[in-house]
Amino acid sequence: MRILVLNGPNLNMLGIREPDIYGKDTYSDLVNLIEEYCKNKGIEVKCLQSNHEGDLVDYIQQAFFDKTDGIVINPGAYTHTSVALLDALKAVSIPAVEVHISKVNERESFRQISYVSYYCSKTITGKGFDGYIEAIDYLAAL
Ligand code: CA2
Repeated sequence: MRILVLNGPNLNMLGIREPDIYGKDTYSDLVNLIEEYCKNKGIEVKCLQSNHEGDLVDYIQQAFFDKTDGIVINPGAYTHTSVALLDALKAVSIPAVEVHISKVNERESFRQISYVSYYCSKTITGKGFDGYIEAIDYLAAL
C-alpha cells in the first residue's frame, strides 16, 4: 500500500510558535512519527509539505501517476479557501482523509468551512499528530 501525507502552508513551523494550539513537536517529529509507523505496518509513505497552493495541486496529481492508494491531507489555511485542492482530489479520485491538528470547529468561524471535506471520506480534528495515524489506519483498512 502506498500513501501520500500532504501538509499545507505553515505546517513546517510546527513546534516553533503557537504550541498551545498546535503542540510542541516539530514538522520533522511528525514526519518521523509517520515514517516509523508506516515502516512497521509495511506501508510505503511519502510525506510532503508546501506553502504554495499550486505545489499541493501538483503533488495530488503526481499521486495519481505514482499509483498512490490513499491521501492524508492537512491543507492548512487552504482548507478554508481552496477549490483548486478540492478539484485536484476529485480529478485523481484517490481515497482521502482530511486531518487538522487543532479543534477547527471550536475556533474562528472562517475555520468551520472546508472545501476539501466535499471530497474526503473522513475528517479528523483536534487529535494532534495522532490524527494522522488514525487517518493512515482508516485508509489502510479500506
Ligand atoms: O489545525 C490544523 O491542522 C490547521 O489545518 C492548521 C492551519 C490552520 O490554518 C487551519 O485552520 C487548521 C495552520 C497551520 C499553521 O501552523 C502553525 C504552526 C506553528 C506556528 C504558527 C502556525
